[in-house]
Amino acid sequence: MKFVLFLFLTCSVLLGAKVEPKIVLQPNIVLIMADDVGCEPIGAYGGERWKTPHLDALAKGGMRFDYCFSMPVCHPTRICLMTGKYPFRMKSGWGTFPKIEEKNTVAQVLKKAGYATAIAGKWQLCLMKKDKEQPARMGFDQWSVFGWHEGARFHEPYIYQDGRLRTDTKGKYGPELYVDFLGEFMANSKKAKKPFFAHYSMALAHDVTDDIPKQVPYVPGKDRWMNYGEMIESMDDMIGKLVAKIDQLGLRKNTIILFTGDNGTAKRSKLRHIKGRQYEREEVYSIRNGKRIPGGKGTLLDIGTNVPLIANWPDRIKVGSSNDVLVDFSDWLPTLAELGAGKVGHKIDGISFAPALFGPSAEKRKVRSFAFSESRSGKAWVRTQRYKLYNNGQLYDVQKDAMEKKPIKNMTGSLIKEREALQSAFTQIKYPNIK
Ligand SMILES: [Ca+2]
Repeated sequence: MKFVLFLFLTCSVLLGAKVEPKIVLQPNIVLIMADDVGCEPIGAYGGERWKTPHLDALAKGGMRFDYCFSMPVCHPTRICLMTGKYPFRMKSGWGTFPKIEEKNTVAQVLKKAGYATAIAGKWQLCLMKKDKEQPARMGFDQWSVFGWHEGARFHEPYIYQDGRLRTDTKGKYGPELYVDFLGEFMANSKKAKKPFFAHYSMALAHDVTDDIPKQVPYVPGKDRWMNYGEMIESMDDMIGKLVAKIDQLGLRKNTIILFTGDNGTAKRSKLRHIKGRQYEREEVYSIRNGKRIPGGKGTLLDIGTNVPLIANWPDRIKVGSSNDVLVDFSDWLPTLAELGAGKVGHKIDGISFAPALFGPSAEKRKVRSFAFSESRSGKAWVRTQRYKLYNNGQLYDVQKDAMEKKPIKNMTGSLIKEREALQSAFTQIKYPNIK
């Protein structure tokens, strides 16, 4: 693959007008998204309870973002990532994807730009048995995804692959199959001399699905499923395996690896089946920089929405760097579009953070002044790195009060301006539910 880098950061002399700096790169893009993993379990973010050496190495060799925000649960995060639009703009029931948006996905944008596209792991945008070709309609050339609410995700997984149910998964471990599938896809794309977009939408570290008639298998040889810590360490192993494959294919230098999470760390995780719909669950907590941090999935707190974002691309992204720009999940589509020289033909909320990856001069591009997140119950916030304003008017200083115990009462001085700016952000995005 011919690899091209053009970084335009100049003004147009002929026209005398300022030209938006534009990055044209077309690297291979590997987007890894863990399930139910906030910042706190990860070593690179100060996590101390479990070992995540492969992720830590990616962060050490690249850039760590500290202010990336998802929605508080899986599904809204995923439709936002796919479309670049905030969930409230789309009429999408749980586990579904609006037909009208099928042409507007990040996979479509990259496919049109010449990319081979694939996804493996969690899909969650339809019941696979009812709509086996939905990933194709949304721009994925290939897919290997477990049937959400249909079968197991880990041991002896229930996988739909390129329109067919796999029948060879007995005795196998899903996460390895997803990585193997992407490995093969990457190797084939290399042979075809095509840049690729490989989206590893991880099954880890979300506990097993409990709403299917047949209990999903325990860990072989054990009387329980994996606990959260085992899932975190397995997540890291799988990332190591995927990176090793990229290295083995000799593709590391023209591949950007991005890692994130779809929402904060789970609060509890199923361990064992007891009876009917009853399960033994363990409480999940992390140790971050010496402090015990509970799981916050499902809440709009930082522990529910501040997710990891690690970017690694040897010789392109500064080694061992960190970045404090705001990123929210609508930014993935424009960012990957910019990296892949793709055109976005629909209206989006996102702003590309691609310039932030390549150093201070590129950072002069427009960056977001606020991030947005919403819950399914109609609660939402807009925020800066420090202040967070909810749609019910409550404002928090999350640097001092991360658990949001006390809304700020006395608005004086610069706080008044901060609040006004955030209030106008709600107006700007036309959020419909201001209380
Ligand atoms: Ca999730």
